[in-house]
Amino acid sequence: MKILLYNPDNGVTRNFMPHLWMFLLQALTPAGHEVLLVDGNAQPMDEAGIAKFVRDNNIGLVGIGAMTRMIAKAYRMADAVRATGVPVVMGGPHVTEIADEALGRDGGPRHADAVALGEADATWPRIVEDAALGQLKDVYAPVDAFGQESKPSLKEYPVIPWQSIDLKQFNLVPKAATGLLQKIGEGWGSFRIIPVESGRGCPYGCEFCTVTGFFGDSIRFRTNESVVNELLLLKARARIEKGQMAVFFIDDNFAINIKRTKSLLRDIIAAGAQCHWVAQISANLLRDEELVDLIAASGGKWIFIGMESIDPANLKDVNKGFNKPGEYAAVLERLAQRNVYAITSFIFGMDNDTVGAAERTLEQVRTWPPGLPIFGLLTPLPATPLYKRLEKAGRLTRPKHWQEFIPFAMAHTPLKMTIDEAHAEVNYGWAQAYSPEALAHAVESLNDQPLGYRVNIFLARICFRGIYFPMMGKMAWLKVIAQNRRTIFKLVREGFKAGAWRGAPARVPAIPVPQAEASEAMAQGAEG
Ligand code: B12
Ligand code: SF4
Repeated sequence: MKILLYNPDNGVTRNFMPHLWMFLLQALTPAGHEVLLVDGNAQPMDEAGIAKFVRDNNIGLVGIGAMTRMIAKAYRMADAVRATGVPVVMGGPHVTEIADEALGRDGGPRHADAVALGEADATWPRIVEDAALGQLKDVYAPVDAFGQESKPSLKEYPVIPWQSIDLKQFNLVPKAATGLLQKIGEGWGSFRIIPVESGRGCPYGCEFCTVTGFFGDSIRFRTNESVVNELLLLKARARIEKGQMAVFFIDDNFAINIKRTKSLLRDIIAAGAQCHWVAQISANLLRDEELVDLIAASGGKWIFIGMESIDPANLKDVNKGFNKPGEYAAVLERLAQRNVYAITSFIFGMDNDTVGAAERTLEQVRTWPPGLPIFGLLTPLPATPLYKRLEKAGRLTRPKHWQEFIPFAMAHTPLKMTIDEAHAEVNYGWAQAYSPEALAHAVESLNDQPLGYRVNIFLARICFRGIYFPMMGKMAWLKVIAQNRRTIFKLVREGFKAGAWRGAPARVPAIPVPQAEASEAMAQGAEG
């Protein structure tokens, strides 16, 4: 049987990184079946397009995965596939939380023939075999022999065959430039950001986050050996292709067990598996100097930190009181001393926020080492404690906000400001933090560093700007370049000076994220 695994785009920004679940399920598919992958971010497709693809390729089963944000598109695509007579199985966090919606048991239309609840590592092979026999069940839940919910241990993690997977659609280097760029240095013919997980789960239970409920509060890790081997495989592929790659450790909280993270990073260094990487780590775990040394030595370049708010009352409200705003500056300094920078994520629209929250936040951000601040709105995702609290209090203004998804729009009323005021705060945050003046300031603050660092921070800021101000066409890019021409000229002029690049850090720009949506994940705050 031929199987299509499809991940929808979010209709606003483009994703910079493929989704791990597709490669994982592909690797877990029983022998005798062929799996094709289509990521809507890399290969945009509409309903007619997916129906044609399914017919042309004689697909027998379509698997669709989606977060809440993309679920409306996922349902439309599922409907189009089902109209061709091919069954659809859906998985991922949204349908896990509201399976009845996908199955049409809530009074709405049915979109999926089957739903895979939770982590599908163990259920996927069963789903495939049932589909091949034409015997798909409605719901597949990961349970043990006694009917109890079970989570995969990750000790027996499948080998994802990165050396042979067709990754053409995920190359961030434009096709036209590939030939030329292959010849530069060790080669730039391809550049990909690859998702790798070293563990699952986070016990912290922040109120707005899906992770603790979905993955459980028991944390599970892969063996160091299996992670190291995966990095070596990825590095080998990049070398053969005369290209580059960076890794996004998608663990919800990469240093949740500091001892284990240190041992993994030491093993990465010992095996020569260092590569440029980014990971999500909560601020409280970055107090450890030795951990930060190892992060830098193993190739860590950017750390995503869900700071959420500079107001301890807000943090307490959302069960994230372990974040201590008083130590944010020290944490960022500790990273910056090792030339590791932070993606700092803030949420507005929290219950103690008042008008001016964005400027108060930025006043602090401006005193920190340069990084990539991102701003989002508190969003009640289904089945989170936040959703339940707001629902109980009758505060949800759009209880099914995912069915008419609007980017950067609240679905409930905050206590001390209006919805419009909260939207204005987010707008202010992005406009100020990514203005040409702010970009110039970020670059200047690294004047004592080699040019490479300044170029990196500039490029990363330009790309992150695209999360809020999409730069999807040539004109939009030209406009941004024109607005920032002074900083660009300055960097170019310096580039021609002898020795300017000495000590330059990176063959790979720190974390180059074209049209990043990076932190909407981030904009929601959560490390995960
Ligand atoms: C990496 C990541 C991203 C990446 C993008 C995804 C990518 N390219 O990998 C970035 C950084 C861009 C991102 C962005 C966002 N993210 Co995000 N992200 C993650 C993160 C940290 C890891 C995802 C992952 O690979 N997990 C590991 C894999 C193995 O797990 P999985 O994807 O769940 O897949 C398993 C099962 O779900 C199931 N499964 C999944 N799909 C399918 C499909 C089929 C057919 C089947 C059978 C099974 C199945 O099987 C898999 C194996 O067990 C998760 C948290 C987490 N730990 O999952 C958040 C998470 C998925 N993100 C989340 C959110 C909210 C966002 C944003 C909407 C944030 C925002 N506020 O704007 C944005 C929007 C993205 C967009 N495209 O519009 C939430 C989603 C909650 C929800 N109810 O939807 C999560 C759970 C984090 C959280 N704090 O709650 N994110
Ligand atoms: S927001 Fe981050 S720290 Fe909090 S539960 Fe989610 S993953 Fe864990």
